[in-house]
Amino acid sequence: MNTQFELRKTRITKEHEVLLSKKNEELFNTNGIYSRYKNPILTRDHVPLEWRFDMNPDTNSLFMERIGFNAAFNSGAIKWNGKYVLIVRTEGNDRKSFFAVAESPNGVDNFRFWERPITLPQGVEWDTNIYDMRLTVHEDGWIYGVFCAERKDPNTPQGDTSSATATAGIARTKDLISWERLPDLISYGGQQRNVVLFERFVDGKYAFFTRPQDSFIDTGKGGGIGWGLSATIEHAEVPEENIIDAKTYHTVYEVKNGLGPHPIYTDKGWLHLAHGVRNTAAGLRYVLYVCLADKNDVSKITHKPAGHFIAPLQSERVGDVSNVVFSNGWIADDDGTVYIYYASSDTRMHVAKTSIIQLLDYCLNTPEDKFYSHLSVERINSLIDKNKNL
Ligand code: M1P
Repeated sequence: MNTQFELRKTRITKEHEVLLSKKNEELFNTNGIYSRYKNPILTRDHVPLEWRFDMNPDTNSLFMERIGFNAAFNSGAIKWNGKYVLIVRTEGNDRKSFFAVAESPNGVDNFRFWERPITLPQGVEWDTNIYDMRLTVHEDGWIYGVFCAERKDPNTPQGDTSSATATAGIARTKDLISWERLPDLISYGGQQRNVVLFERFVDGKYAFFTRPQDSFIDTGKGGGIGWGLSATIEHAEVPEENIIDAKTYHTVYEVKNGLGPHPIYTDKGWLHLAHGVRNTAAGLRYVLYVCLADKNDVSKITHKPAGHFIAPLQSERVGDVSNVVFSNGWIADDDGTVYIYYASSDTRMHVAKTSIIQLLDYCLNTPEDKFYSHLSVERINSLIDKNKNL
């Protein structure tokens, strides 16, 4: 019986499987620092059909989509039971995002969502929207997810239907399925996004990288990477925040500067991946940068290559919020391979492959920003001279 229901269901199911099982391809990169992959690893089209369609022909004879999805992006990452696992910011057509787990056997393709999205318990004050989870395997034995919890700002004039507040939500789990919700982080530097919990105790306390800013959109005095300690995690509070990496005039992190995923430990120090934002006539431009912190003090940056590490390229430049790359997840394998999971333009997920060796070489040997054009020229000339003397 070739009903509309059956024809459409068969075709959509087949096309979905073709998409999910599509092999990815590593692309050559002249810079030698990392390689991109040809295909995005997750898009809204990867969302399971059971989340989108009523599969009953009696109640959906035309096999129409009942719940639409808009994007799959900004994902936390963890190696879990031998699989490459992402906690994906999944966004519905209703604009609400939530977290859903997707896993791949090899880190570069065949990502498939688990059966259900994460049911995150609500605190006293419900979240309107949640996004950008950073995962931390803490030495206290829990896996923490720290994310942005967004709510309508109660202190806005009548008629202002957009102003919001952003705070750092905290949840913990042992299996990535059931999550315990803890109270949001209390801090005193304004609003918070891009907060990351450090995996170790520091002076017996929980340590957070923060990104304070004056309001939801405007960074004001804030907008740099901060660092603060909390006596407990059950009622996390950082009485003091010190900016360890400030936003800086005429750099790629001029307007905003926020940490990406949890740093990676190496024998030369802690590798940080962060995003910097600058303003342009075409709007904000988000890029990723990498730097190295002291082996014994993750909050002390010792090497900071000038400029961006990954910037939006070609089709990555276009999406719901164009000209953005953003990362809150990377995975370092035992063999030293590093998979960087990044989203483009708040729309889809990609992977780039590099290694600890490449990242350290990059951090230790790439010149730092000297903040003036003529000093950039000086730097180029010294490389030319070095090459001349070979
Ligand atoms: O739209 C770009 C990004 O904007 C915010 O990041 P930040 O707080 O650094 O400006 C977040 O909403 C992020 O999810 C988004 O990708």
